[in-house]
Amino acid sequence: MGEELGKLIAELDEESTLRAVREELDKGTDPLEVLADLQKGMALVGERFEAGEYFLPDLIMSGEIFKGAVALIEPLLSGREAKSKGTIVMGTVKGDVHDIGKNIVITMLRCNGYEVHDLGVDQPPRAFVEKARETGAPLVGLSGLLTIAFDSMKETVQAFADAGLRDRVKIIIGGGPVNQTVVEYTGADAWGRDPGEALRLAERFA
Ligand code: B12
Repeated sequence: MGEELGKLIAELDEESTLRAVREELDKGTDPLEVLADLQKGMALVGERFEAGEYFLPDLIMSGEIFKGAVALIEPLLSGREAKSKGTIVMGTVKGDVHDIGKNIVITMLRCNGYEVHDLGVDQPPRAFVEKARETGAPLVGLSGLLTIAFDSMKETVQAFADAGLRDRVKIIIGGGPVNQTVVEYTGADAWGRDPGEALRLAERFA
């Protein structure tokens, strides 16, 4: 199924993608598995964009289809748990407006009992510092998909050090190209590949 669903979204076929998602969920396929398959399709969209086969409107279209699919999946993620396990501040860093992945991570964390303060997109370092100070959150999550976002992440980590908060706040990062090398470059504490890893990091740090 995975390959099929990925192909449908990569072809920007909204109707068939949403129908296939519904069918999978009705069959009882794990919603996180469905999400992972859709994400593979988005990676294909990215490759086609890079190859000059797709253009900006196609990226926008893929994002809209993905959001439609997430709307079908989300109700199945919620209701898993409710009581607050910890507080987390999350946002997409300065210069970057990609938020689909961040929003999925936030849904997953909230559904698993975390209180998440979502700052939104294109957020400067001080926004993260101010919110962490105001809420007392022990964990901050930075999302970014552009390579230029790595510098914003680094600046954000530095801003916590400048504010004297680095000792009590753990910082995790994520988003398409993020890996361990980016953790070392930015000075963050850890990175996560998907909502499941984000949850494990929250359990460790929040
Ligand atoms: C959809 C999309 C868009 C949409 C975004 C809509 C939205 N509301 O988010 C729009 C059209 C706005 C867009 C714009 C642009 N985009 Co764009 N976009 C994409 C695309 C196709 C999919 C991204 C996506 O949603 N993926 C699906 C989600 C679910 O995956 P994810 O974000 O990685 O999130 C998962 C994990 O990473 C993790 N995660 C995410 N955040 C966090 C945070 C933490 C703390 C943790 C633990 C985990 C975690 O969990 C998530 C769920 O599994 C990618 C291609 C790709 N390969 O990703 C290009 C891509 C990211 N875009 C790209 C580019 C170039 C652009 C533009 C510059 C294009 C332009 N010329 O204007 C602009 C930049 C605008 C800006 N300033 O940010 C490039 C980036 C290249 C680079 N190296 O920097 C990519 C890689 C495409 C490509 N191959 O060229 N884009």
